[in-house]
Amino acid sequence: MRKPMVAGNWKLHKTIPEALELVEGLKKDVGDKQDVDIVVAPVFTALNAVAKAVKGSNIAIAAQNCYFENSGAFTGEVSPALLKDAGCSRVILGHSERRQIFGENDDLINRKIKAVLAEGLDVIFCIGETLEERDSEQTMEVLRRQVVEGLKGVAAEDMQKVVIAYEPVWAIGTGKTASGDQAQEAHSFVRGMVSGIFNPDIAAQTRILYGGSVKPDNVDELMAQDDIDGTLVGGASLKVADFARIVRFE
Ligand code: G2H
Repeated sequence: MRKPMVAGNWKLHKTIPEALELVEGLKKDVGDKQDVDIVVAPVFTALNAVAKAVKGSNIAIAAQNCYFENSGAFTGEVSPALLKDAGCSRVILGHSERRQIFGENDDLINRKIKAVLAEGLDVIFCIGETLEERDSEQTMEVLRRQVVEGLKGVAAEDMQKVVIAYEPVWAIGTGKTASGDQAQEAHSFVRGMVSGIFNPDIAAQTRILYGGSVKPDNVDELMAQDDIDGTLVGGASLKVADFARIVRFE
């Protein structure tokens, strides 16, 4: 019922020629796969070149962040309108690296989500607890706060443009992955939250991705869980063979 999505978050990697080489490899390998939504998120400088390269394939382009204003005196920022202009159809927001390294809070992320939706773009909205929060049994409380605050004021009809990504911070880039059971527990909780905020139909339609050290050798266990609808992949999205295997999960 929910079409799986596999999104590659390239983070701060790849020059324009390197990005084009990677996406050309992906096009050859999985570019005509129709049963999974495939997304790649290059750095800003490579967005337009990669967007042109994927035209006619099933690969969509996401940005890794943006500001909530569309224009003005905001030195160094990029807006939803300009991302659309560059060929993006989605924006990743609330990634834990944005929250932790760049100090983004729930309110800022909420403004960005609403601005991106207002521009007609889709959102990949990231949430997740730190190791300290998990160890002190605050995981569900943190997820509750992030979901409630992040989606505040989002219209029910816009939820079809929102994909949630659960990324436990302790599993990001560390090689530690949440077990299938741990991830399922969090995903099921988040789906319940969406049901409570909106309604059960919207919760049943909302895709919830898992992210955090997803690799070819753990993707199948994760994708076997009822409430895991896809993956958000960092390190393993930088190699054609690894990302293609994750797209072809079993
Ligand atoms: C989590 C993930 C992609 P990685 O940040 O968003 O990265 O797969 O390297 O843990």
